[in-house]
Amino acid sequence: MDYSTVQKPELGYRYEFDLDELDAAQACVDAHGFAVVKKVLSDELVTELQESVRQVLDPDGALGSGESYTHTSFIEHSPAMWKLFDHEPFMRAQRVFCQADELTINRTAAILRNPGSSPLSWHTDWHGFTQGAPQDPGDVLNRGPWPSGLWFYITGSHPKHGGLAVIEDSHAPDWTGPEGFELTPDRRSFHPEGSEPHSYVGFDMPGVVPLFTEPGDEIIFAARTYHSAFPNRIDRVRLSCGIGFRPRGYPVHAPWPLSESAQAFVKALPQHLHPLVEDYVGIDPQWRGDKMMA
Ligand SMILES: O=C(O)CCC(=O)C(=O)O
Ligand SMILES: [Fe+2]
Repeated sequence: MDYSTVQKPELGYRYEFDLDELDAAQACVDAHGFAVVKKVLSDELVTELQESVRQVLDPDGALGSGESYTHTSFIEHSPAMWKLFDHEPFMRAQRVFCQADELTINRTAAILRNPGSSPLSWHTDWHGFTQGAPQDPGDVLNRGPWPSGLWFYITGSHPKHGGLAVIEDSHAPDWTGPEGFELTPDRRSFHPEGSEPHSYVGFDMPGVVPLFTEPGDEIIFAARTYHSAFPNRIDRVRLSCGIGFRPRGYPVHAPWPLSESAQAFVKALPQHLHPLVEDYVGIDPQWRGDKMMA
């Protein structure tokens, strides 16, 4: 399929907002599971973040054509990203989206997708369909009600450029998949009715909203919202990064020790920002639980 011809959809509601319309943006996340806030980052910060993502994820340009890389503790390595914590319009917006006056950093990421990289399969980041003892880091960090997506697509989100797509209204607890599809047994994805239960790859179902954003825009999606990314079909690397917050004090008990990198980050972060790392647990992406305890 030629993704360069995908059009921006005309929905029957607004989902793009300015920084002075945060309550309306949050109302859209509540109603439809996603929103975009325009111009959250300055051009200067966009350039710095682009440089930082490249530097941390692929400093020598060793990643091949068609390859992608996801960094799961980006904040620990990117002082450029720390600037956001002192950017009050950004922080105010995150407090609205997390519905809390006081925030803790929950998890962070940056992704680099080279030209030729593949589409992502549809999924929800939410791990709340399972309960009981955690089996992987997502079970520890992604079972709460806070937004799963607080992303910057800092080279822009476009269908031809590995941009993000969401399914409107898929954040609702009673959502059962797009028309003609059924949820996979773990409910983390969906597949055409009657087919093998493999996570679906494709953009041809009802409710798909391809997002078109500028590099300084923030994309917000709710805890459960199902999403995917288009393949990167243009000759420019796709870069994205995000900081996920959770309400401070929400009980999250990590079974892994705070890594050296997380400890160094906390130590290096200026003192006035330390409330944001109260209860920060970092991540051990390799950690797995004991199945017998589930
Ligand atoms: O690469 C993207 O655009 C989306 C990534 C994503 O959904 C994820 O890492 O869970
Ligand atoms: Fe995701």
